Amino acid sequence: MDEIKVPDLGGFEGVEVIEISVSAGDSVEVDDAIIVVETDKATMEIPAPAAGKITALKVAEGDKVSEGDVVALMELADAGTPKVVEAADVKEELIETPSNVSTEPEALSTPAASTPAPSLAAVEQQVLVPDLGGFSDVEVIEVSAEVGQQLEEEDTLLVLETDKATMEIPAPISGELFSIKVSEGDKVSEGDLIAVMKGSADVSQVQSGSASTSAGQNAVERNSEEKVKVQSPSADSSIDKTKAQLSSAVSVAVNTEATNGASDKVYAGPAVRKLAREFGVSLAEVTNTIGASGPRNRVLQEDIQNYVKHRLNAAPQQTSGAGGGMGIEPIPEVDFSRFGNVRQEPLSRIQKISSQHLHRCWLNVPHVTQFDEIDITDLEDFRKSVNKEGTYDTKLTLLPFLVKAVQKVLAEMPRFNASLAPDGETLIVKEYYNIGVAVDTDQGLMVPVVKNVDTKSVLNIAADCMQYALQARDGKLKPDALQGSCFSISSLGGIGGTQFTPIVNAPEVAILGVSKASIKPIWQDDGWQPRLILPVALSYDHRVIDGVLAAKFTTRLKQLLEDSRHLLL
Ligand code: CAO
Repeated sequence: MDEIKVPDLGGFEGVEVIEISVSAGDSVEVDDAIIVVETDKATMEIPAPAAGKITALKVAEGDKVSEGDVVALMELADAGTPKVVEAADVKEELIETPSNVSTEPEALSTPAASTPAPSLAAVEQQVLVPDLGGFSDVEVIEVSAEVGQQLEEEDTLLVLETDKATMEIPAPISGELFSIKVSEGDKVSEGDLIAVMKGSADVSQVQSGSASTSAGQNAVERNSEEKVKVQSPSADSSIDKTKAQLSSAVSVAVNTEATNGASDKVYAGPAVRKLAREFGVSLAEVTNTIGASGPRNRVLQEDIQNYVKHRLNAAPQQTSGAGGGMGIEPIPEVDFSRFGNVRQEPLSRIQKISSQHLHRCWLNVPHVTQFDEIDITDLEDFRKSVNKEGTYDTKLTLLPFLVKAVQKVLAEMPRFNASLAPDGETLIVKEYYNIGVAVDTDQGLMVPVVKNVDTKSVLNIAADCMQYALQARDGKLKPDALQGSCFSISSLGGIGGTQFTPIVNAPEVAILGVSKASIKPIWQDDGWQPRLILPVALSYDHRVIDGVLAAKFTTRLKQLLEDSRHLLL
């Protein structure tokens, strides 16, 4: 068992734990954030020193920690991995983490030594990338101000991000942003010129004469006013410097999202910001829509997740409810209470999910439905006699025969056992036979999947169907039971109806709808015979399947079920 300790925090003591990023039992990779601590100027992730499993957490949000405090216990994944959990090891990483801005005026020169320096002088200041604690080629993830903008000292100019920290580079003086030399996505290293500002500085407070030239190669032209040029300090490699940098110039993870100004502050750590970028989510929008649930209004990972869920839920409501979609005019909202009493019944989670899915399928798949009628008189006689004999434990309904017959047809016509690739240019043909069976539950429609039907007997399939139907109705279906379907069957035969047009369960390309069998007079052997006729409807994706193939499918299905001995072959 190894301890993860707080590293050297650059001299800070009693730093607040603002986020616990893992739970006991979580597996972590090396460098995954364990906790996040925050001073008033910097937010730092304390990372896992090696891959392994967190066995216990020793701190809680709101706790104050100092160097050497134990944060968590972990079991290393590789027992042979050298221990890298000593504070010093982590420290190195941490000290690299919070980068710094060294744009504070350290030395000024005046062009005319004899001219008495005014207490306030026009200042043209180059803003250089500070010591990044050893990192180079760090990405500019935000340009937070615009050329011409009036900034206050400490307003954010840029945000840089390493994989461990997000660093805000603030304006070193108040004044106008004269030019900006980098764009989002650029990579910068220490000493790179990132911006030039024009403003005024109280020169009486700074030393003169010690450094008289600009460090930047892109020096801007001076105007005719008396100017003072400011240069970033040279690198200094002590922990004291880190401390000073932390406490003065750097605001790590004090992030602005807006590119048009520094007023709308959004607080989030690097991992959260990365997640937001991966989802293409605006942190400001997350804050406005969901709120920021972390301490000091920090956006947390779950805020992003909740925001994404919110958007996913909202989008289909727009199309399936009152809102339009795909350029279709929305259905106008009606105040039904004008016509009588109404009540609101919220949809269940399953109803919401399936309504969104069905709507997507309906809009994305060009549907055609092929109808047919199958004489199942003999099959029903056989089924009933088997059930009556009671030879087998499993009760046979019509459904497992249908599943088996469909699988046989899929094997013969693999185009039905396929999905269209997202680019619409390739057909992905499956060489396994998993068949989804629609089950009606109190919570809504569910489609458990009978797997590897080709390897199962009708009785095995019947047992699977029964088990899944019971589990679905008890809400006990495991996620795996709902995945991997190649083709679906929706049977309303136990209920009634003469036909219906099922919606293809995309990305599958066809679905069989089964209605209630009824006795019909059929002309047979020169006479009318009472036969049990099963109405079926095959809906298919017309991009993949043409009408001829669909008619062949139902014809072959009919053949197999009308003489069920074929199912044995
Ligand atoms: N014609 C006539 N009788 C039929 C029949 C059909 N097409 N299909 C089933 N039956 C009979 C069964 O054989 C059984 O009769 P017995 O008791 O005499 O043996 C009886 O109806 C009840 O069957 P069942 O519904 O319990 O079992 P099943 O295997 O046929 O179906 C299941 C199981 C889970 C598919 C079904 O219960 C169900 O939930 N159907 C609804 C599917 C659904 O919601 N589809 C969505 C449509 S789109 O929203």
